[in-house]
Amino acid sequence: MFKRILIANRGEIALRIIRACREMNIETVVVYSEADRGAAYLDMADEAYCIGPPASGDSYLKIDRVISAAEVGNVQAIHPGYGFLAENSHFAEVCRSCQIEFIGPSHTAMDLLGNKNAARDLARAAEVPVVPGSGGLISDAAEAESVSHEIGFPVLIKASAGGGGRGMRVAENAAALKPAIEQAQAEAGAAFGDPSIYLEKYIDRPRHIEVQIIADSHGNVVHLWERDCTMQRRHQKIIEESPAPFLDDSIRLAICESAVRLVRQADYTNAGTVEFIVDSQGNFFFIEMNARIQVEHPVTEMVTGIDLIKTQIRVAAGEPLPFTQDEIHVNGVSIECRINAEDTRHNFRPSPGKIEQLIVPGGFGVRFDSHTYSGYGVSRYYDSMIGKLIVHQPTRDEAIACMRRALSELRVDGLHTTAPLQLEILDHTAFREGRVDTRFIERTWMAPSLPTNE
Ligand code: MV4
Repeated sequence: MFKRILIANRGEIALRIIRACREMNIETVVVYSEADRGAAYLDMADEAYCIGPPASGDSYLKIDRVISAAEVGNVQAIHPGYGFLAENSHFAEVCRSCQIEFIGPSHTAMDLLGNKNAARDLARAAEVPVVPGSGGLISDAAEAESVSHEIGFPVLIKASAGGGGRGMRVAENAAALKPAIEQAQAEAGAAFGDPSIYLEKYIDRPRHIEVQIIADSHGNVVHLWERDCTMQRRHQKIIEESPAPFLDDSIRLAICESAVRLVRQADYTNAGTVEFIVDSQGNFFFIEMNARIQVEHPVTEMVTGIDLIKTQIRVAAGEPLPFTQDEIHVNGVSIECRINAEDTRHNFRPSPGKIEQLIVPGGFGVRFDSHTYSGYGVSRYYDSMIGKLIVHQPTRDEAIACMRRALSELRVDGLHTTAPLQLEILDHTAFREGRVDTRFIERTWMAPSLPTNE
């Protein structure tokens, strides 16, 4: 096992990794920017090195500075957390060429999955359903038109180098196709340095189901069942839960087994998430795979009883998975609310500033993963998430009741948070009855002047 790990991240996930390491008797080295100097979680690591100014591009994203800290700190491995360098294949390659283990997949598996068109090919090879669409990349409007007429409008143009909702454009009809393609190519070229695009049928009102997997370096791959992340706004998840409510058990199993086939096909190791969309008839389609630990991993931890961060570290150190597929059971229901410092009444604008007083909920089945405290200053330089409130209860009704109670105990004085909106969502009949899709929040709260079907 590693003796010493560097954490190339900040905030709640840095603290989450420090905690796992401490319990495993692994020393930690953490890097921080000038904006994070003085944060209490830095004291919980064994060593901390400042790697630059507040802007992420000058600190958390600077590979040379992170590697320097790793060399000075004499670590054997780097945990990238999520965001920042977590899915940067060049970084993974640099780590390993410096004889530092990157706690994540190989850089080749990462490159393959980072290319969304190649990932679609991989899914087809693994007999995993993909959304009907182009067989590969689209080179011109004529080709897009013939594919669109085959599958029917509306269609979605996606950037191969995109993902997470970046670089997508809907075309409602043939006339809209050519400008949509040109815009998508121009945007993808500018944003990712790769203008490649492909085309899919646009699935209206889908649910977003994702499967947690973990694979070791001995050929063992398991899934840890699914999470429902339908409750999003502009591709930012707001509430996540496991298991997915109102999902047929036969579909659930088919989705999870598809995810495992894809992971095997990609020769993938470490923790990852396979994303699917599920249409109103229960058809499911692979959309992309995330080659990292995700923000919402705790809901899977709560229902399976498996510590995903510790398991990631163990498999990165070459240990075999300590469990088999038939030992992974889902117990009860877990729900997570991401607590963001945002003003939901003003288009979710960031609400940075000093937390004058933080009162943390607790009690049976309540977990709060956060690096913040009374007096902590929320910086405008980073993501607005200040913590994750997670509950675990025997049933979904009890989990919702517990989350309502916990959200109402939570006090974050001095700034706006998403908690009041999350309370409203939990109280909404459509949420309780599972009559939701990925546009539910926008439809219900953002544009009250538009007619809705709720
Ligand atoms: C789609 C789709 C509908 N049809 N693909 C958005 C994130 C990226 N992972 C893929 N996404 C979507 N792909 C087809 N063919 C709708 C979305 C989508 C979405 C998916 C999951 C969760 C939230 C979403 C919000 C808007 C659109």
